[in-house]
Amino acid sequence: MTKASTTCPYCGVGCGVIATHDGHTVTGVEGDRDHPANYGRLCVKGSALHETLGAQGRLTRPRVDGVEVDWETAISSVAERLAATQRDYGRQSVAAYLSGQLLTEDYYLANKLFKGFLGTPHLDTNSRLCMASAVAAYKRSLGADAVPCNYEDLEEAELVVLVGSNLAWNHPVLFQRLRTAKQRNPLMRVVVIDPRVTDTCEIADLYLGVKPGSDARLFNGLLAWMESKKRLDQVYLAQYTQGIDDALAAAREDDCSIEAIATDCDVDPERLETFFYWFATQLHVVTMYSQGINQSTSGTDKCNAIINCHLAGGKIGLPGAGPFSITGQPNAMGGREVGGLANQLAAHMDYHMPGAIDRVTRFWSTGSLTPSLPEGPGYKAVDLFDAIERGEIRAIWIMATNPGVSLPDANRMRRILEACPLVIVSDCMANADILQYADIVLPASSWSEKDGTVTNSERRISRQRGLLPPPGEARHDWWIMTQVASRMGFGEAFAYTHPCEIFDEHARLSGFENEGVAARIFDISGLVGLDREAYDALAPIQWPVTAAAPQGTARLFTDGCFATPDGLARLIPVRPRGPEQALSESRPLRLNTGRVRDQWHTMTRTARAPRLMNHRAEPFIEVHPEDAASLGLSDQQLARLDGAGGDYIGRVRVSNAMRQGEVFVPMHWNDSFSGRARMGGLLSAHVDPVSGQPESKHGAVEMAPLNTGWEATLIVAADSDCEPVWRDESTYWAYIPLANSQRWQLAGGKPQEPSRDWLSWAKAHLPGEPALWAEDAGSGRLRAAGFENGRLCWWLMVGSPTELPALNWLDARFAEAALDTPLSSDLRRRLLAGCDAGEADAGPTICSCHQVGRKAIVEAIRNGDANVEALGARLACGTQCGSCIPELKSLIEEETAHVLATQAVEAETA
Ligand SMILES: Nc1nc2c(c(=O)[nH]1)N[C@H]1C(S)=C(S)[C@@H](COP(=O)(O)OP(=O)(O)OC[C@H]3O[C@@H](n4cnc5c(=O)[nH]c(N)nc54)[C@H](O)[C@@H]3O)O[C@H]1N2
Ligand SMILES: Nc1nc2c(c(=O)[nH]1)N[C@H]1C(S)=C(S)[C@@H](COP(=O)(O)OP(=O)(O)OC[C@H]3O[C@@H](n4cnc5c(=O)[nH]c(N)nc54)[C@H](O)[C@@H]3O)O[C@H]1N2
Ligand code: SF4
Ligand SMILES: [Mo]
Repeated sequence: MTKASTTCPYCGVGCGVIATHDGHTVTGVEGDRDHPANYGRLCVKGSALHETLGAQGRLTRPRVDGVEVDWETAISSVAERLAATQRDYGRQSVAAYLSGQLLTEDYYLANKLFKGFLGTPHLDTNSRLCMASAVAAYKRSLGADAVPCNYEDLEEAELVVLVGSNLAWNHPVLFQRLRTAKQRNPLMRVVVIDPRVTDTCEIADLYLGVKPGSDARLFNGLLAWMESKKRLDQVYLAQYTQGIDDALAAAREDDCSIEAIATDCDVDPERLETFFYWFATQLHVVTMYSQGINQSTSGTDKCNAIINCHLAGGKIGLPGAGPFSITGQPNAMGGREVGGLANQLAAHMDYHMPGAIDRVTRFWSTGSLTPSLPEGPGYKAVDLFDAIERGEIRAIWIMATNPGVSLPDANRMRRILEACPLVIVSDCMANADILQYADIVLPASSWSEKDGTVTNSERRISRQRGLLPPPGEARHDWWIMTQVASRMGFGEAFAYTHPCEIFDEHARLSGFENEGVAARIFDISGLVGLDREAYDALAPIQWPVTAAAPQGTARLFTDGCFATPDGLARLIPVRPRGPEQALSESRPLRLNTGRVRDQWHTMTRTARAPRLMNHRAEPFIEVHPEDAASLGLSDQQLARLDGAGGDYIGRVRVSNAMRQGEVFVPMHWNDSFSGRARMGGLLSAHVDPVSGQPESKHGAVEMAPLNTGWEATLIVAADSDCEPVWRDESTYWAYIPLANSQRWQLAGGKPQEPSRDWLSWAKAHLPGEPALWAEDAGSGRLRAAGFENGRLCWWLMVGSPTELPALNWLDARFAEAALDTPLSSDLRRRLLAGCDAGEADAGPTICSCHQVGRKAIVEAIRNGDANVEALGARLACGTQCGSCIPELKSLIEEETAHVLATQAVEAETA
């Protein structure tokens, strides 16, 4: 066994991971104590990394037109078809759509190949759906896409404002760092601004449950309030900025009284003023913002409204201060560095910057080859797909992203891909939705196999290290691109043999003619010349890394000199606008979409770890109790949402965390895990005019109960090869992989229809013999199990899944080669019950690390474990990665109220 250090491939925190492996398998992971992002911590997704690996379910062979081929054929097909498209329809008829999950080296090569040598500007990335507004706002105000702060600033701040960020679930290790810092410094305050009460509120001193989309009004109001209370930093404004008067004038176009702002944002005026007072009176303020701000048709303005307040108070460039856009993907930042957005050229140079095209052309020229760069920006993601629809773009290479799930108006995007003459897809997973649309499928290597660098939210470059060989014929993304480039005649410019050579070139470009008035902040010339060994040993380091700052740079703009031509930061006048997707009588509910704690995006990887499936096993719809009541919906019932371009079916979670009139759905479910739970279809594709980022948080939907005749839970052995006909037969289905079996949650039929004849159905569609059968004709409830040669091969329960027991015991029975036959009456009873005698239903998993369910925790609280430590001592929950601590705390709160209420009732009746 060997231990190797690498970096987590999930969120933008960029935690260091120590992986234990034997060259074939990663057997365990732990947090790297020396990595400055996490100092040894990992969240639940990170600590389950090794459970998501393995060759099963991986793409292992290239495919062309549905036929498995060798690499030679695949590469020449890509090269020939791209060349033919360009020959017939022009250079700009081909495009690439990339992802913040590529390594910097992959990203750099794709950018060089498409913009430099294929000469098309149409190369965009899923970061368009994620960071584009934050990037545009930093550029408008600071002059460069440069995050000024770092993680220590979060810990050193007096006030941390979390806006549109569910840090507890989506950047859990940072959340833990913040919580610890707050424990150490009782004077530190945390404010959470989010329409939903999220787990992040666990550490909040103040919560503002704003009306969706009202953040610009809020921060404009703050700016005006600061002025009226003489809390602007006039010295800072005069010396280091310009534009305060226009920004204030724009803010003052609206009524800036506390009451008016509170009304527009739909928050309590006193709380609002408290927030304003805290922000205005503290110098060391970090405002951390994420998708609740970025994913909006006025996302850039919202980011700028926040940055304005920081500039106006001089709260930037200091320890513990600054506007901090947190990145989502592990290498969202790396993509920005190489210029992987359609409006960028390369290495923090844009097309319009004087001399940029010429400079990059000269840099990329090698021997006899001169690249021919496009003259201006290409299409941003949504426009790119529109251009495919118009037939203007006829070939697209998609790498490491699932646009048929993650783009808005996703059903239309799917039709567009279907009609596109050439779709090339590089992915690792056989179940990625996007493969349905691919003419050419290229199997890529994945985390633990690939070598390269990623940059996290605080500009820290870390190494991901290749530990295992890729399965089958999967190959590294960079290698695939070098082969295609070579086949197209650009071999000389793509003659790399290892990612360290690509990194070296990237580092050189960052420093190339990087001086004078047009100097770029992104400069890692201090990392030029690393040989293979030095590259392999590269320790995490924050850019810029230059001769002047060989150890990297923790914080930017400390001298008040910004990256604008005159060095002054700009305050931007912001005029608040509401969401574009209008509510109407037929679509009266505001749709919010986002993430859950244990899943990553479209689930291709995290759903492979059964313990990560248990936290939220099915697609769901969170709704306020009053809305549920008025729609006749109860908790755990199935419901349907109807939106602009499609529908969505999920299980209702009635929740006080929601505002009235709003619903929340997870972004994760795709066609492999549920039939109609892709939320992308609910949204229209409206984008921010500056950044091109889609409005993914503010849809408009209608909601109604899903009325079916029956609901059923079917569990079949994991290795069962029977055709899942139930998918097509059901109105609703959700697939939930367990350790030894596959759980299917099903609903179908019409209300009042005579019940299906389940016995004949089971005989027709399930393997083995239905050996156990218990049916209650009156209620339609049924429990049954099927066997083949003494082995349990399926289990069926017809009735509401609220009656399901914990499934661990049952799942373990599927692993047994044969059960003792004939079945004892005791075993028969237990099998029908689906659980061991006396085993209580554990309820949904709260602690994924130790697999502790809600019910055990509730019982422990009712028995007097009234704090997290006591629960941990009794059940071990919350003692490993800590991701569930917010949920434990809210259960304690809920249950303590319950216990007190019960005691009161008992006292009364006594
Ligand atoms: N577990 C997990 N973690 C992840 C990911 C994942 O898939 N799973 N993905 C990673 C990626 S790529 C990203 S980009 C990040 C995203 O991280 P976050 O931005 O934290 O994630 P979201 O859940 O999309 O949205 C954040 C919050 O914005 C709120 N919101 C919605 N509308 C508004 C509004 O108008 N105003 C305000 N103030 N808030 C609003 C939502 O209620 C939600 O709680 O997470 C990263 N981390
Ligand atoms: N409504 C709504 N829509 C959203 C969002 C939202 O909050 N609401 N969030 C948006 C945001 S912030 C993001 S970042 C996107 C994310 O959305 P996507 O990028 O579409 O989601 P992923 O599931 O991460 O897709 C990554 C794919 O790349 C594959 N992959 C992983 N590693 C590699 C690799 O090394 N090489 C290759 N070739 N393939 C690899 C995975 O198997 C997977 O299929 O969704 C966006 N869409
Ligand atoms: S917080 Fe979790 S998902 Fe994010 S990088 Fe760290 S371990 Fe990975
Ligand atoms: Mo993202």
